[in-house]
Amino acid sequence: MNPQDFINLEDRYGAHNYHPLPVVLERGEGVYVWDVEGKKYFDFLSAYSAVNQGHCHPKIVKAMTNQASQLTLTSRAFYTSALGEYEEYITKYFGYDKVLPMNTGAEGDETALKLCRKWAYTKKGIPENQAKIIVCAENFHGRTITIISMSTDPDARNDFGPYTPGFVLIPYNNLDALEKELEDPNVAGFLVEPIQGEAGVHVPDNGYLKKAWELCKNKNVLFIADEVQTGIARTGKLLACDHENVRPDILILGKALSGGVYPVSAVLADDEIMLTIKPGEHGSTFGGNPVAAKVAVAALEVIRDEELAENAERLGKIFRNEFSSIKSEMIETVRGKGLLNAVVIKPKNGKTAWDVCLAMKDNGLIAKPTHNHIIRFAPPLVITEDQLREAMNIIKNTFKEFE
Ligand code: IF1
Repeated sequence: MNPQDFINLEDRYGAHNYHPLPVVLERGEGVYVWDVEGKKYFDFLSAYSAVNQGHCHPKIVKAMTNQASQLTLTSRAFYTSALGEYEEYITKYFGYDKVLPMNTGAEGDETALKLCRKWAYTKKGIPENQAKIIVCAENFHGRTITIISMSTDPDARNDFGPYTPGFVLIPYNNLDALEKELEDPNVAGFLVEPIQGEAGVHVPDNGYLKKAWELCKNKNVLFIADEVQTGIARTGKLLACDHENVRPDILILGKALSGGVYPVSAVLADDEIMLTIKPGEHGSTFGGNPVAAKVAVAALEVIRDEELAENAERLGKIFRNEFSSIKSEMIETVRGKGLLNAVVIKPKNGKTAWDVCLAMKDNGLIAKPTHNHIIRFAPPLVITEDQLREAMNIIKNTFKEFE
């Protein structure tokens, strides 16, 4: 079969809920992926920061295959030998009393929202069904109906109503707006991405997270950090919150928590919050399964052993520096932290970010636009300086084609 045959199969038999770049991938290793014709590409999307450790990292794959041939799933109706060890490992790794294991990022966000509300009624004393959670415009926290009820993106929310109530929207990176909404005694939590990924890698002002955390603390409101995309070393620190020494009351992790080999997410909090949910009040068939447990431990070990946060910090600076030296009328600005970066594209002669991505693909590097005119560049954090410079040459040469 040729690439178009594979594309036709997806078109004929799959839902049309995506518009993928026209490339058909079948193998991945480290920073590289190969298509069905054997062509090699730099992967500069990393499955939206899920393969921070590189594609098919041998240590993580081994952890998965070993466990998969021993015991894959029991449900939480029973204890397993893998879960407690994982829970101890991850809670000590991030410095929290407890973890609630789930599978996808959206489930992690939903779990955090439920914990926040449960804490609001049973601990803070907010009247029943009156709890409010402050969220930011242009947020992205997943695709469930409650989560899109918080969204300001018409594509994410139109025609999916009626919407879940209880959310208050404020502009991102705006402390005055947050301070004003925190005057409401029924506010239970503030859910925020330390950097807004989907919105186009919006990095807030220095000090925003710290000040927001302080404002919440003063009003006994939970600071909830969605680090599904920014966490696990992506921005040059273990967590994006670490850049400002902010410790979220509830921390949401996903994606690279498994190195991209298995759906694993996690919500971490201390006992006062976590123990508000009692047996039978929340759960998931696959949450905390033995394979996920072993995979997550291996994935976190790789982050630490291979010093991937430090690598992301160092190479991210080189990336932004090199990018700002590219002379192209199509490049409006480059922004980001660590190896989570984005370039804002100015259309030229009718050519857009999509055309740039198609041309980069032809030149051996895959990335994808978000919101039409922004290209996110997020390679696996295992990338070496030589590989980064080789990828930069592909990007530079591609922009030359549009001059
Ligand atoms: C898709 C976007 C990124 C996330 C944050 C929770 C979730 C995500 C900060 C939910 C997921 C993914 C979803 C994926 C593409 C990707 C994405 F473009 F959709 F918005 F990264 F920016 N919090 N983001 O970024 O995690 O349930 O997906 O495991 O929908 O195609 P999930």
